[in-house]
Amino acid sequence: MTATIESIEELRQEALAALQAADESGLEAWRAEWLGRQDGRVTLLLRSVRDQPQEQRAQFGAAANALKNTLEEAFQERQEALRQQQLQDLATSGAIDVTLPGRPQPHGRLHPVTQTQRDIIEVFGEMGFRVAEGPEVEWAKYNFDGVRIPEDHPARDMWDTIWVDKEIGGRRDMLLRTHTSPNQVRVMEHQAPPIRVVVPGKCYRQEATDATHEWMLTQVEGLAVDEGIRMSDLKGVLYEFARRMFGQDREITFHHSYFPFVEPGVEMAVDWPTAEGGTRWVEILGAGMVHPEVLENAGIDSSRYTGFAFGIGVERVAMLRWGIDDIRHFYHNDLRFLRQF
Ligand code: FA5
Repeated sequence: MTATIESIEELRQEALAALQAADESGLEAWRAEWLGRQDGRVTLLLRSVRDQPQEQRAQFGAAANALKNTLEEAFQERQEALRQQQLQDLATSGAIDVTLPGRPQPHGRLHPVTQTQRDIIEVFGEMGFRVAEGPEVEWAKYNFDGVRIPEDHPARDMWDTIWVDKEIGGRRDMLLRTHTSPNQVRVMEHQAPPIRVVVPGKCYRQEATDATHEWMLTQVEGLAVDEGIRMSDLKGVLYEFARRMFGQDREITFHHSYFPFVEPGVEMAVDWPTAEGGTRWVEILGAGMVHPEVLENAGIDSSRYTGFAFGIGVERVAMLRWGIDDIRHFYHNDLRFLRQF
């Protein structure tokens, strides 16, 4: 049978009527009959375009295509309508109680160390420090040399380094950064003073763990370089940080310390209540005035500019603010611990 233009309209009516009559189970059969890829009636119709007389071919083809589109759309609509109807029926028959409250979806939260890192950055952000980042796999050039710890310098032993097992030009040059201080150099290489920046990130040390030491730790490095920066600026900034982080009542102490890249160098500690009812000091950061050579290494004129730097241990800050007695809790991934924050 060869179809004619007129018969296409008849097909349309027949198909739509059958579709309206189809229920859920008849829907697939309808689609196969009309739109099936092999021998659906519309597919055959489209194939018969080439049998039409030359002068009618274009018009016939267009009409057949329009029919195909109409039927496809009608099918989608009918399918959706039946689905809605089914839901309605379930609801009215009582199989679904639409008034029941939904089941709560468990959702995650930020890790306490991440929360603390963000809070630290926010405090410094309010004091005008912007945020930068640096790589965790670092060159010895930045981790050590740039901050005045040349090869064979005993100070390298202060950091039990995890090296990347790869020699370049006969030297091992790549490591997991042991602190965030290489970013002092990275920032100064790209930015002229005035500089005020904090750089958060993970650091790694080959370290025996105990209640206050992990082999992976998070630091927030701080750096300020400008004309006329003094030690009192450093202390003022760190006092303000401690006050905002721990409140007014916490005791803070500074004592002298040695880091090759600062002069003078200090450590800051916060009081920690002991089980015996006393307190002890827990060290949370190292800091100091940036050594002139570190400024010069990074191309900054040390006769004109001075600066301070600090490196805060984020896990230690989190321990102090929440009274966590063992740093190893953070990375055991015990949900009973993590859900408390
Ligand atoms: C440093 O890493 C220096 N880069 C800090 C610094 C920066 C000094 C800028 C001067 C100027 P230190 O190794 O002390 O210093 O570590 C700094 C802080 O990181 C410590 O106060 C402590 O809070 C934390 N920290 C260090 N080692 C560990 C560890 N194994 N586990 C947990 N926290 C640690």
